[in-house]
Amino acid sequence: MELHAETQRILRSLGVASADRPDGLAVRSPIDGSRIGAVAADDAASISLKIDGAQRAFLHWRATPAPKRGELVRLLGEQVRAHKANLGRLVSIETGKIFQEGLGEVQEVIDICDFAVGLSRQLHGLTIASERPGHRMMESWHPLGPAAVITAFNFPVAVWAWNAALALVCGDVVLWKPSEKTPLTALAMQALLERACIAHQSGAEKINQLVVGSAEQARPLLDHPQVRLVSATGSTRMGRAVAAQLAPRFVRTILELGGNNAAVVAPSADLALAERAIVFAAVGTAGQRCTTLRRLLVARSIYEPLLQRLRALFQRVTVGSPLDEGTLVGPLIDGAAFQSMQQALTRARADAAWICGGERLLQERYPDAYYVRPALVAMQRQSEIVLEETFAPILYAMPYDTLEEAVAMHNAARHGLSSSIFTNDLREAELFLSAAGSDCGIANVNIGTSGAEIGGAFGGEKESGGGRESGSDAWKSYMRRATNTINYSRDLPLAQGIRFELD
Ligand code: UN1
Repeated sequence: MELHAETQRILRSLGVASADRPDGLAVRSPIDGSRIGAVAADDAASISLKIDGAQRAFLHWRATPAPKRGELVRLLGEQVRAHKANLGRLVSIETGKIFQEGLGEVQEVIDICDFAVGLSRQLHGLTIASERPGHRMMESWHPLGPAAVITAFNFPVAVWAWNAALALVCGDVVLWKPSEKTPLTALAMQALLERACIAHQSGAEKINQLVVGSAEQARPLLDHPQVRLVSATGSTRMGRAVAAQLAPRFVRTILELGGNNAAVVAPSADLALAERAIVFAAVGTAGQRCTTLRRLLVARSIYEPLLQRLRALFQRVTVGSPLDEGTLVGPLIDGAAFQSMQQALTRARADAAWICGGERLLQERYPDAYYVRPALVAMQRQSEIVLEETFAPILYAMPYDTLEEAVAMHNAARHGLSSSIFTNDLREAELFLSAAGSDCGIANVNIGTSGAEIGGAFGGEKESGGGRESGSDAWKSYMRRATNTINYSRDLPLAQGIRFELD
């Protein structure tokens, strides 16, 4: 009841009129399993209407100068700044991540808005030397069309913002399908965006619309011919289904799927630094980031002492309500996440030297919520369960003898999202970052696998999906590229010197 009242109060303060419809989809907080609101789901008819609206909005929005589009994103960023604390709290209540991480996620929204505002004046193409006299070649970047953005429960606002802030300055319009586990933060962002649209005074309506419901209910979104880009974040299974559904229409995709991220700890590593980085990356967000550290490859000479230190830290880490100051690990999102964690640990037992943690905590206080002690598993080999992604705080540790062996074990995973090496040896660091090293989209030295800044392109290889979001030149995925050749001479020379005389 308490969480319900607080959620509804925050939502009202952010401008959400109704988030507790008796007939809607119930939303529960993983903090105690209680109902905190309910939202109306879309159906095929309402989705179709929304896409038609998006297409109409697109025709207007693509003709709006990009810096003027950036102005809207600037206004959105201002709204988010002004409401950072409330939004952070709402993220924490709806996802179960600790309040500090809720605030961090909202900061990520602010950061990408700032980035996108600058970008709105830098959507540049190249000019290219033509082989023909009196000709000029250039590249133009144009808005693509309505983009569907599918987001996961674990980053309910930041991942939308990486996509939407870029898509909007690029002149696309957005149809946002949030996770059905976290639609309330989506309603909140939508309300803030609507305020920004009013302040923008451009009639920019329907440039971002919500599509609420389960994956099945949102399916018509993927089938609609006017949707030109689908950016989906979630499991590899989800990504495979989405990619297969879109392939016949060659719809562009950005897929940000799972990860089975590893860190290598070399003999020269600064162990005090490595320990802190490892614990944050493995147990932060209760192991529910796509960038969470799941595999630890440790040089044999330091394996035992490092594992003993980590074991003590895993035992000590404070697990509890994410709203309590001092908590470092909140609850898992739901009972299904708890079950999959337990199944993984059961399977790991066969090849484990020992397992510490993994048990359910606080059951008496929170019978309808799933708090766990993060698990550290000393593995004798990198068995199949280690090569699978379990979206929970389990860190599998394995010793290695040579760096080449460590890199081979590292790259044996089917995913390729994030990776790091802890070393003070330049040769080892450079080898890990080289073409013969980590095969991931993100490769770090002396920091953990999670917690990327928005300035870099974010995404992975192999079963991690292959798309890139956020910074660097990820914006290019949200636009269509045209190569233009302009003849300003009075002749018509053909490329490749072809002669084609008509008389
Ligand atoms: C995700 O878990 O889907 O690098 C995204 C990180 C965050 C984003 C994670 N900036 O851990």
